[in-house]
Amino acid sequence: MKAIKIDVLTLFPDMFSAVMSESMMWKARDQGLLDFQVHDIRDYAGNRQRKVDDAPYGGGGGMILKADVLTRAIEAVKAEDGAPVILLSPQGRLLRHEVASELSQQPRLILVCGHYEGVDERAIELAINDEISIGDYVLTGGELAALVLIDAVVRLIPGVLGAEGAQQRDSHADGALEGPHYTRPSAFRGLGVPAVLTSGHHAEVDRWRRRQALKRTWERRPDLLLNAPLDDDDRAYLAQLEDAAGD
Ligand code: 4GT
Repeated sequence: MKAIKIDVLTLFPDMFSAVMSESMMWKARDQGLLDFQVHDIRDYAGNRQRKVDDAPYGGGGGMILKADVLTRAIEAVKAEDGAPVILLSPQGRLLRHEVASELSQQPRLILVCGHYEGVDERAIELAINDEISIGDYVLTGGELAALVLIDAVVRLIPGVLGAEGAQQRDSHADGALEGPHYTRPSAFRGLGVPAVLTSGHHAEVDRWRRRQALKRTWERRPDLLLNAPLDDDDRAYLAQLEDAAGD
């Protein structure tokens, strides 16, 4: 069983306790698949006032996380194990399924959460080796981004989710969105369930699910189809959708 160690550096350690002690995260830790540790950057302030931020050179307001404090914190947590030190940042590369998958193969991740207006660039230059963004919007701190990354990564570790391989069918795992799902009752407020799902024909169910996934992706996220692995059946079905739309 392959486990992952995740260290988080933050000014708001309490933001992690609720999420990391609930449901999937708790199970992952209980099963020994996740070793999670949070570190308070303020413990590395190294001055009596515990000051961690200062005004930006050049003016403009807001406060900047000091380079010496953050570098000291990272160096204290880092071992010589070559673990990537990742800053959560709106300037980072976008977190997509492929990035989460790549990170889930690592034995250890060190996540750094910025706050205030940002982080002194010299700490990034000296102590950070990767920057990741969870989307094109700005948050008040990197903590929620770190939690999103942790959730996306940990659920890909074999054994964390109940059904082995259920992740393979997720939206994005195969480059397409997932189609619709149904469960009991078979009739609800006048709405039924597609007959193929109750037909017992597994091959037909698989084909229907694949087509629903392709249709939904084509309608909502056509950009994803440019990089999705498609077979001849997929291409023929998409061509059919294009033709029907062209009428
Ligand atoms: C957005 C993201 C992030 C922020 C993102 C430094 C000051 C960054 C506050 C922080 N905003 N962090 N990781 N899109 N804000 O991932």
